[in-house]
Amino acid sequence: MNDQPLRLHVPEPSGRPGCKTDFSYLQLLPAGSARKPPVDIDPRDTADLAVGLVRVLDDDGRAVGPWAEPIAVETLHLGLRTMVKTRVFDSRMVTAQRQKKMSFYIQSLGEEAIGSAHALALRGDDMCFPTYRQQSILMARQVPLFEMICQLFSNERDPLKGRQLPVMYSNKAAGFFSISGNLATQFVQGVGWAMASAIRGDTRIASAWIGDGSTAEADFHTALTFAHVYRAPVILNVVNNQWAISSFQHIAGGEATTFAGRGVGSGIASLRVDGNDFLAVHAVSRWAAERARSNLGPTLIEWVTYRAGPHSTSDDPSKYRPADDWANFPLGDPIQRLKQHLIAIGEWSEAQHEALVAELEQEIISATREAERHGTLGGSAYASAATIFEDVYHDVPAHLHRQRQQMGI
Ligand SMILES: Cc1ncc(C[n+]2csc(CCOP(=O)(O)OP(=O)(O)O)c2C)c(N)n1
Ligand SMILES: [Mg+2]
Repeated sequence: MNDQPLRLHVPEPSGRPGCKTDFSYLQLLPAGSARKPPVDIDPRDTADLAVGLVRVLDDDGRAVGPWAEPIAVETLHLGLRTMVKTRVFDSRMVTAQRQKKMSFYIQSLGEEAIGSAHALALRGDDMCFPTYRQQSILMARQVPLFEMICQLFSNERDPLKGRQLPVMYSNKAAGFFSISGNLATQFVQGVGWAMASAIRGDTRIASAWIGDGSTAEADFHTALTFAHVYRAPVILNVVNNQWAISSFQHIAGGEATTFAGRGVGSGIASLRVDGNDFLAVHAVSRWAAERARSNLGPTLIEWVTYRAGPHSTSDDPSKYRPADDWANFPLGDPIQRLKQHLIAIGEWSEAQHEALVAELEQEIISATREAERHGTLGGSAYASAATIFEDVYHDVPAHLHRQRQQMGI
């Protein structure tokens, strides 16, 4: 026998700086080609949808196929506004970070449709367990920009009193669970919350979020098992933006199967969806929410998108991928695609779009100015040190009282 030396396979990205990405690995399918099953489908029968791709908007901006459902024009306008607001906010906050007004920032450039359309498809009191790239949920839920910017500036009006990194928002009123830097925890927490909601006989469902890279964490698989076994009322969102900092999605296991494929293997109805298609995100989110609300169990959705910007303000992606990669990403820009659709159906114009961007720029500039009045990073206006003793215990224990007295505050 001719024994060959054994070797491992180490996946490589299909593009590198100076070498254009070959995006054929995405195995895209035409808009309108994916079927729309009834919400009570047996999870095993979603295997084709987990490797396929639900798309509604075609290249000409028309809504086609079974997932193209009637949607109010007001929802489309609100969706566009939410996406543009998120993008303008991100861009302004990156500049503010460069001006040293905050230590760190994470933008969601190119991924704005996912959180925007998803949040608009849920009820306002459904509970979200987001990562650091779903600020569009806060925008959709109309959280005041002033509050968000004070958190970023860690100033005296920071609602989190300087205890969280910038961007790691927490907003109970908006159903937005505290963002944790410990990735994948959102999945177990979201499933646990959904189980508690069912145990209490509540009607609110949960929506949990994870990135492609973070699915390699054990928490992802634990969450899938609990969600499946107890048919928890939860939507399990995997944002596949192709990258986990400098690691290509194949390294997390996206090469020979899809991330949605993991769900089918766990007994969960699963779909792979064009995440840059506002209409597809909205329709699939509604479908998954109806399943959860009807006690039909969890749905796992892989949103295919592209992280158009750096991972964070501490990253330079031109070191590991072509600098113009996003321009060649075949699913395009979610804002341009919804805008093109609205223009095609006679409900929008270039002039209206320009006016919208200008209006939102002004809103964000005013909120930034107002927040700056209460301090920015490095200034002297921040939460008092005494606040470290607050918000944990209802009745402060004696030893903390003593420590506080020792500090003289
Ligand atoms: C448990 C854990 N491991 C590692 C990190 C460091 N880390 C921060 S972001 C990141 C990449 C995550 O990529 P992905 O899950 O694809 O999400 P994306 O940033 O693309 O939205 C890593 C490895 C972390 N924060 N937590
Ligand atoms: Mg990623």
